[in-house]
Parts: sequence; structure tokens; C-alpha cells
Amino acid sequence: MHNSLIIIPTYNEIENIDRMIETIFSISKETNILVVDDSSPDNTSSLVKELQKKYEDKLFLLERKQKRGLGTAYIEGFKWGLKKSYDYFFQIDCDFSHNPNDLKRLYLELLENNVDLCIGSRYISGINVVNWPLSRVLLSYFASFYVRFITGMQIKDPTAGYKLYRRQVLEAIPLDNVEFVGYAFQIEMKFRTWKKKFKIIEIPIVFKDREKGVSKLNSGIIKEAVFGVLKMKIKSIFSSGYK
Ligand SMILES: Nc1nc2c(ncn2[C@@H]2O[C@H](COP(=O)(O)OP(=O)(O)OP(=O)(O)O)[C@@H](O)[C@H]2O)c(=O)[nH]1
Ligand SMILES: [Mg+2]
Repeated sequence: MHNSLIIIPTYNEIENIDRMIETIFSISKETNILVVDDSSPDNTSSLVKELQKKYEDKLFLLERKQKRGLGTAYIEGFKWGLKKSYDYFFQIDCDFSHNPNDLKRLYLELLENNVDLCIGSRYISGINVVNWPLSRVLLSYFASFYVRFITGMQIKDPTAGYKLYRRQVLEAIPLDNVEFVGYAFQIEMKFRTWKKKFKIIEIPIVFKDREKGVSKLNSGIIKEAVFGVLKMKIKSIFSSGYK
């Protein structure tokens, strides 16, 4: 996975972070990892610093003073990577819901199909989600209908967080204008990519509920997504920033 940066936002992932980093480097020797940690009270960053001694020139850490949401963590990560020479930018959760073994598939599919954004999708044929409570599956599945209906963007898994972008996509999106932080962030990034007419592909992945650590999902994140999608659609009609 030549010239790629894998961005991992973390908040209280002490139980997952070292295994995640070790697994990724066991899969690819040439990729780089950037962890964006929001001063996790469980000291996630200290484990990253420990591992930096072993992976000096390919493991990086951005430490932020406060918990500011997954969306802004990714935006800071993208900006950091764009200042360097990476061509491919991955998004992956630290909780092993996204199987790191799929990183290579995302990369190869992006290149083989010559697309700009490759999405690891749970809903290509049926519902590929393991161990999620039924309420979460239903919420996520029906959210995907809602997003398609409002935006017209025909993506099967619009809230998916396992993604690979080409550098050109992140250069074209005005990152300072990205406004959402939770599920809505995932939708907004796809919507902006689609509006800019970049080529998008979805490939099937199996999504597993986290086994260790605590979910950061809350009602604010759901509310942001419900109203955010409407706001985004309306703004896109009137604002040239989306084009
Ligand atoms: N830096 C940073 N990372 C965050 C923040 N919120 C969540 N994350 C990370 O983003 C990733 C996804 O968060 P999760 O808690 O798994 O959220 P989720 O996948 O929607 O919820 P679950 O399915 O219940 O796990 C994980 O790696 C989290 O540690 C945040 O405010 N700041
Ligand atoms: Mg998760």
C-alpha cells in the first residue's frame, strides 16, 4: 500500500490501539499510520508513544486537548497528511469493527477500478453486520434509505466509516467547510465527493460490533445526522462550495 496514510481517531481505545497498530503493520510494511487522539482519559496516547519507538518513521500521533468528535479528528488528520506526499488516505475505526485485513482490498479495488473513493459497505447484498443489537442495525439500515431519498446519492451505506480516498478528493473538498462530526460527517464527506463528480465504488465488508472499549455513540450524533442531511441538501442547492 505504497504512499498511503491510515488515519485512526481515538478516544479511550487503550484496549484496542496497540493491537490495531501491530495488525496494520503486519499487513503492510510500507504504509504509515496517524493516530488522532483527543487526550483520552485512559491514556491511549501513551501506548502510541511507546510504539513510536518501534515504528519511528511510520507511526505518527496528533494530540488534541479536548474531545472534539470523530469528524474534526479526521479533518485534522487529512490536513496533516496533505502537507506530506501521501496519495491515499484511509479512514478506519480503532475498535476492530472494521477488519484491518480489508485495507488491502480497498486499496486494490480503488486502483483496479480507477476510482477516487472506495467505501467498505455493509449493505451491498443484504446486511453484513455481526453482533450489533437489532436496534443499531435498523437505525443504520433505515438511515441509508433516508439519506438516499433526501440527497439522491445512490450509495448503499452512506454512514460507512471505512473508506479510502485519493489525495485529489481531499484537495478538492474545502475541508474547513465540513461541518458535521458524527455519522453526519461520514455522509457529508461522501456527499461532497459525489457533488464534485469523483468516481465512487462500494465493496462489501463485514462489520463487527466492538468487543472491547466503549461506544461513543449518543443521541446528539443521531440528531445531527437526521437534521444535518436536510441542512446539507438545502445548502448544496444554494451554495457553490458543494460543487
Ligand atoms: N479523536 C477522537 N476519536 C473519536 C471520537 N469519538 C469517537 N472516536 C473514535 O472514532 C472511532 C469510532 O467510534 P466508535 O465509538 O466506535 O463509534 P461507533 O463506531 O459509531 O460506535 P460503536 O459501533 O458503538 O462502536 C473509534 O476509533 C473511536 O475511538 C472523538 O471525539 N475524538
Ligand atoms: Mg465503533
